[in-house]
Amino acid sequence: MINATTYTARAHTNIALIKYWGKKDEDLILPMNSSLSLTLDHFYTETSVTFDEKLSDDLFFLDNQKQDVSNVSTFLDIVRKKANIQSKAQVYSTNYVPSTAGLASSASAYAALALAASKAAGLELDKPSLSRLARRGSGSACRSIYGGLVEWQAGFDDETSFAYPIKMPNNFEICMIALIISTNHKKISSRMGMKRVVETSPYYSNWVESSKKDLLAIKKALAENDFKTFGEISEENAMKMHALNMSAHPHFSYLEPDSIKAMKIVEGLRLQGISCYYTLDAGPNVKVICLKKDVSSIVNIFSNSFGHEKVLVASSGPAAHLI
Ligand code: 2P0
Repeated sequence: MINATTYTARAHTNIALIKYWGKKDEDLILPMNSSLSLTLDHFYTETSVTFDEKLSDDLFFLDNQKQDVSNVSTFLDIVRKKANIQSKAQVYSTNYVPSTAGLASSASAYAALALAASKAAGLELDKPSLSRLARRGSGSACRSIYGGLVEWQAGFDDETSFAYPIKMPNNFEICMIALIISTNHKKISSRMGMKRVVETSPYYSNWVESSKKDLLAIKKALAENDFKTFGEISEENAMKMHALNMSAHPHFSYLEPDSIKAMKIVEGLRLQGISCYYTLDAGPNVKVICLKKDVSSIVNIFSNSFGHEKVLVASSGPAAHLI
């Protein structure tokens, strides 16, 4: 029996620069390829978990609204099994992402839940074990256990698939400018999209091979303090992911006309000598990787074209932690 102690954790979202796009094991959430991300400072989830013997069912509230508990319960079952407990839990989560941002992410959600639930269940997990646990909720969550630049090594089983931090070069004051194109609920979830490309894209094996090369190349660029190559590889890797979607059956795309417009603006800024690069995830919003010194020029141009309320600026954020 454990005391009904509440633990609260905060975990930040992350944006992948080398994307995770496809699973080799859907149950354990083992990815086909390794990935690399940047954890962001301004966007995070706070989650409190209490296991309580008096509860007859798990309860889950998000932003003060009672939610369907099934996915959370499935995750809590993994924690209960590890801790050898039976108690149900109450889970309260708050997303600190501007409501219009369209950046709400399962990554920060499951990283915060993994930390709070494991502590509340009496487990003392080291970081690799915590990363492996978060991965079981959502793949990208295993990277949000760490701050800064993070690599998720694909591995080949539950033990070997986890994330770890990568050293940030000293002169890299990386910022990420998010341009909010749309906050509509996406028709094809990440989970569905990546499953479809694995099953139907004739280029899928090329993606896996190419991502391996991109990961080696981006780590070389980091070791050499080479921001330009770092940005170019990030942008190309994102475009390969989106090309994969267009090659699936049935084909699909997350891009919208304004996504393309923003991408062209970034390409134009590069021609003017500003080192900035775009990446897009499973949605139309464009995230621009740049150095701190260039943030205000890029924000001004995006604000003029799309409205200042659509432009959010973040930089490197911290690891998941208890609060
Ligand atoms: C990534 N994305 O590396 C990629 C790039 C979106 C595009 O990880 O099925 O929510 O829960 O493991 O982690 C989003 O997918 O998917 C994602 P599941 P997840 O960030």
